[in-house]
Amino acid sequence: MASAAKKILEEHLTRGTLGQGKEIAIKIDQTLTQDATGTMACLQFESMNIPKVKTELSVSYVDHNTLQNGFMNADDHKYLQTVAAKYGIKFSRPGNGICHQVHAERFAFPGKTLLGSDSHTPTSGGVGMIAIGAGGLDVAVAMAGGPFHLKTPKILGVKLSGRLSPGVSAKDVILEVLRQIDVKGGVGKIIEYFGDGVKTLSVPERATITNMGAETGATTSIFPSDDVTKEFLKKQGREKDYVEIPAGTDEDFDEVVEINLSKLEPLVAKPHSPGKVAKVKDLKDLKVDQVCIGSCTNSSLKDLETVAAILDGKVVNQNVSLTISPGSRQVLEMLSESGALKKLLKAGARILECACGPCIGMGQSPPSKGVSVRTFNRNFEGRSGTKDAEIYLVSPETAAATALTGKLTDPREIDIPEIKLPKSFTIDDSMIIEPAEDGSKVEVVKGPNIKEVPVGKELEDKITGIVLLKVGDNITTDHIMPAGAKILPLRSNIPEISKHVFEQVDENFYKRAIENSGGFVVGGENYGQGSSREHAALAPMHLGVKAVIAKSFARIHKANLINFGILPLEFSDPKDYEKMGVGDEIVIDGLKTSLTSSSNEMTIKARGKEFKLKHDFDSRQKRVLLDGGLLNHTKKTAVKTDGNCFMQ
Ligand code: MIC
Ligand code: SF4
Repeated sequence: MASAAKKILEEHLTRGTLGQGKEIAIKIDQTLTQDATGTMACLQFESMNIPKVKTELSVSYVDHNTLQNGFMNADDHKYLQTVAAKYGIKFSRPGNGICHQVHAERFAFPGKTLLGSDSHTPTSGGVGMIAIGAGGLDVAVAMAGGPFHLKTPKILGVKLSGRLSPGVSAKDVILEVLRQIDVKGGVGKIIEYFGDGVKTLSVPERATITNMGAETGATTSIFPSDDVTKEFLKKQGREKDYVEIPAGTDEDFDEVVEINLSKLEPLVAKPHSPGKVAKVKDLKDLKVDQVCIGSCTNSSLKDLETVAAILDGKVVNQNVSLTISPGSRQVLEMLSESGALKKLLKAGARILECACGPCIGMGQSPPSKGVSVRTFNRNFEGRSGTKDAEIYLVSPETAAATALTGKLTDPREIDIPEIKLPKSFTIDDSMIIEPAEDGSKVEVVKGPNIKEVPVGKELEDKITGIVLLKVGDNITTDHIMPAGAKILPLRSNIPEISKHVFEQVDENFYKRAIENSGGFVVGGENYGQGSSREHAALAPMHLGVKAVIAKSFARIHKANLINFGILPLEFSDPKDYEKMGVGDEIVIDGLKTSLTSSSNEMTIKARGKEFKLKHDFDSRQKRVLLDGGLLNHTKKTAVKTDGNCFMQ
């Protein structure tokens, strides 16, 4: 027997053989894009001149940039809708919900592969599929029929036993995983859940766990597909999509960690990292200004029905602003049918659109130095839109209890009523627009906010420049390319968005990069953790950043840097990190020879001294870098016979 993950990977291999660390390519059955990354991905797809997507299913969601303060987001939505109609992509309209929630409800398919231009794509792993987050360009290539390349990950088995106690929920399970392995512990691994405890968790609970597995840096997370999955698909009117994918057993995994669900307690991730996990009861007097419930992690029907039951007949503490963003229109509709919506309204909750909303700083920024308790998955500094706010991540039960008391509260201190979920879900796909029968007749509409896709230049043999910035460990893509209501609307305008690169870390970065015609960035461990936003590579490329030299990199960001022709290089001796500083002149010579050789080391000069750097580029990545990025490389290598044959 094999683990569920290995079985699916094996069935989708188009190149290579599974072997830890070996480069493989897999066929992608489904793709998803969202509006903040999708506009660029679709522009890139268009530039490949392929008449129609080659996947079994591609869906374009609008859920991030829903605050239409000016024409920009609306322009992007219109563009996305017309591109979807033209190229065979289903279009989930704004208001229909958060991509991951809707995808899990309506499209996730056990045993298939999904590539999404959003780091929380693994949410659909809760339905037993391999669902991976990637940069938009990788997703565009998959839409065009190209495979997805990755190094064979290790499989980390998480063995669940027991059953959750009242007041403890799926969010506490993933917070426990984060407590054990932290924000780097999943890098190069797929996390697969197995053991007796699995069957006690519903699909939305599993999806909460696979969703936030992204915060460990894992390639993806997956649950087996079993009777619970079948029941979920049946409720979604999709029983025919059910395929059994059995769980692996102890010996199928490279490593195993164990969690006894019965022993878990409510947990919280403290500012400013999802890995800083503590017990809720140990922080119980923390005064709270805001509680936000929702996001792709915790906005299922069960989550919000539970919140409504806790709030029923009570009113939110007068010092707390409570927001609720349902994950999908299906969830909102069912909350309204069951009467839960009324309970939430009567309790004083501020009901927001079915979208990402506050999770990505699209409104509802907390007050200065405010404490905000959220059911989300990320609490990076500044991500909420308020630089000095403190964000704590908790379960819906803890969030609801906290909203009532005004202090971080262990939900076991209050009465948690039992909730009953309906036997079937309300199904209404009328906000998902089917593509046109004949795409050639559809005109793609591009408003003035949509600018050309920047393309990299072929790699030069010698690159020189100064260190523009030196940062520490765990720098997130939110540090590199901030999001939020002001900057997100610029996602399809690279020259404009580039002005904001690293602005939270050093407000002079842009000026320095322009004055020096680019240069280098020096980073610590896990550089680029967090999102899949390729803008964190695209915008630095636009500013002339040539290489990032770090102790280690997060998976998606490293792939994005390569895709845009920026060299991600690692210190051979991590102590050398201390010896490089801002302003140091760097010279990397003989790059072409180095990247065409089999060596994975190179010597560079900084401040006139020699330093050894290493990398683990395989031959494909070396060619991508030499060609100046994946777009150039794809155009060069796509065999134009039927427009979809990519070099493997
Ligand atoms: C996030 O949660 O950080 C985002 C916003 O969903 C990103 C995608 C983006 O930056 O557009 C992600 O997780 O990949
Ligand atoms: Fe949206 Fe937040 Fe989920 Fe990202 S993490 S997809 S911003 S809800």
